[in-house]
Amino acid sequence: MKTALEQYDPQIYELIRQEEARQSGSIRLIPSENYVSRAVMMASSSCLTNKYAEGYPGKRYYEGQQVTDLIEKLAQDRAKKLFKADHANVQPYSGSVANLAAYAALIQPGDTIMGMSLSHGGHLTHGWKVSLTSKYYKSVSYEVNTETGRLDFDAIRDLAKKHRPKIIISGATAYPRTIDFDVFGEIAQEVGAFLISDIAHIAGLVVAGIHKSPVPYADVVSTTTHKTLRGPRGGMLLCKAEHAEKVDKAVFPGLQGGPHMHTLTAIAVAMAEADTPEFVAYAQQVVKNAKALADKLLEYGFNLVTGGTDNHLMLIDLRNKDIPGKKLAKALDRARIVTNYNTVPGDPAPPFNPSGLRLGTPAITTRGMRESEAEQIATFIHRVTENIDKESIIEQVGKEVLLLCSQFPVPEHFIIPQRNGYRG
Ligand code: DSN
Repeated sequence: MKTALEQYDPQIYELIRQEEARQSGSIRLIPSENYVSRAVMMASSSCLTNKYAEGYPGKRYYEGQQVTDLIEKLAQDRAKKLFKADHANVQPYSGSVANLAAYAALIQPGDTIMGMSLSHGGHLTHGWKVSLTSKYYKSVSYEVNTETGRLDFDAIRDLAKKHRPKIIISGATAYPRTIDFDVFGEIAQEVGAFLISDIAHIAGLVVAGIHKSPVPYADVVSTTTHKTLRGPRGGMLLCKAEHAEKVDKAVFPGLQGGPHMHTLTAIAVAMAEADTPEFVAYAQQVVKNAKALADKLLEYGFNLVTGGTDNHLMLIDLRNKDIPGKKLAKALDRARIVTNYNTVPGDPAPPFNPSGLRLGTPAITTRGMRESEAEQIATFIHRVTENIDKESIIEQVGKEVLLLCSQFPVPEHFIIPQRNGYRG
C-alpha cells in the first residue's frame, strides 16, 4: 500500500509518514486513543471499502453480498459473545450516531432524556445544549457532586423523579471512577425510563471483566470500538432481544445508509483480539498504569478529581497550580506528551480554556509500558508544570520522552505473533 501511495501521492504519503513518526515519538495520554494492531489496520484498509451493503445479512438492497454477509454475521456473533448480549448491531459509523440511534429506537422526538452534563464528564450526545440530541429531545442533565467529584445517586434519583425522563443515560467520557450501572437500572425502573449505557471509554475494561458490565441492566448499550477496546474507529449497539428490531431499524434505514464494511471487518478482528487472555492482561495493566500515574501525580501535589482513579483515566484539577489546562496541554505537547484540556466539575473557566487536564493509559499500555514508566511519565509532567515558561527544560523533557518511546516501539510498526505487541 505504501509503495502505491508513495508513487501516486507522495504528498499524502509523506504526511502519513510524519503522523506515524509523531505517534511513535510521543507519549499519547488522550484516554480515548490507542494503537490498533497490524491485523486491525489491514482489515480496515482492505477491499471491503469497495462494497455497498445497505441492509443486514440475508436482507440487503444490493447484490454481491456472498462475503459481506459472512463478515457481518461474524462481527455480530463475536460482539454478542464478548459482551454477553442478546443482540449486536455493528454498523454505527461512530459513538454519536450509535447514541442517537439508541434514542430513536426507544422514544419519540420531544420526549425527555436525562444524561450526564458535558462539563461534569458526560458526552455531547447525552443531551448537551449544543448537540442535536437536546433539540430533538427535551434534555435534563445530572451532575457529579462537586465536593467529591463522584456520581450522587440520591440527587440523580430526585432529578429523575422530578422530570420523569423516558431515557436515562449512564456513562461518561471523563469520569475516573467505576459506574454503578445496577443503581442506574434501579432508578430507571423506579421512574419507568429506559436505561441506555454508553461504555465507549470503558468497553475494553468491561469485556476484560475489570469494570462491571451494564448489559444485564441496560435496555441498550452503546459503545465506540476504538478506545480501550482497541479496534478501528466505529460504533456498536448491544441490546436485549426485545429491542433488536427497533435498534436495527433506527440504525438503518433510520440514520444511516450503507455500512462501512471495511470498518465492520476490522471490528470483527478487534473482537477476536479482545477475546483472548492477552487482551485481559492488557486491560488489567491499563488500570494498574493509571493508578501508578495517578499516585505519583498526587505525590507531586497535583489535585485529581475524586482523588484518584479506578479505570483508565484521570482528571487533573490545575487550579492549585494556577496554570490553565490549555497552557499546560500545549507545553506538554512540545515535550512530546499528548493530552487534552478538559473541564473539571464546577469549573469556573470556559470549556475552551478550562481548569483541567484529562489523561489516560490505554495507548502507553499497548506499547508495553508498565507502572515504572507511568511513574516516569508523572515526573515528566511535574517537570513541565514546574517549568512551564522555561523552554529549554521543556525541550530537555522532550528528548527524554523520545528516549523512553524508543524503548517501547509502536506495535503497528511490526508484525507480532501474539497480537498487539502487549508484552505481558
Ligand atoms: N471525543 C471522545 C473522547 O475523547 O472522549 C468521546 O467521544
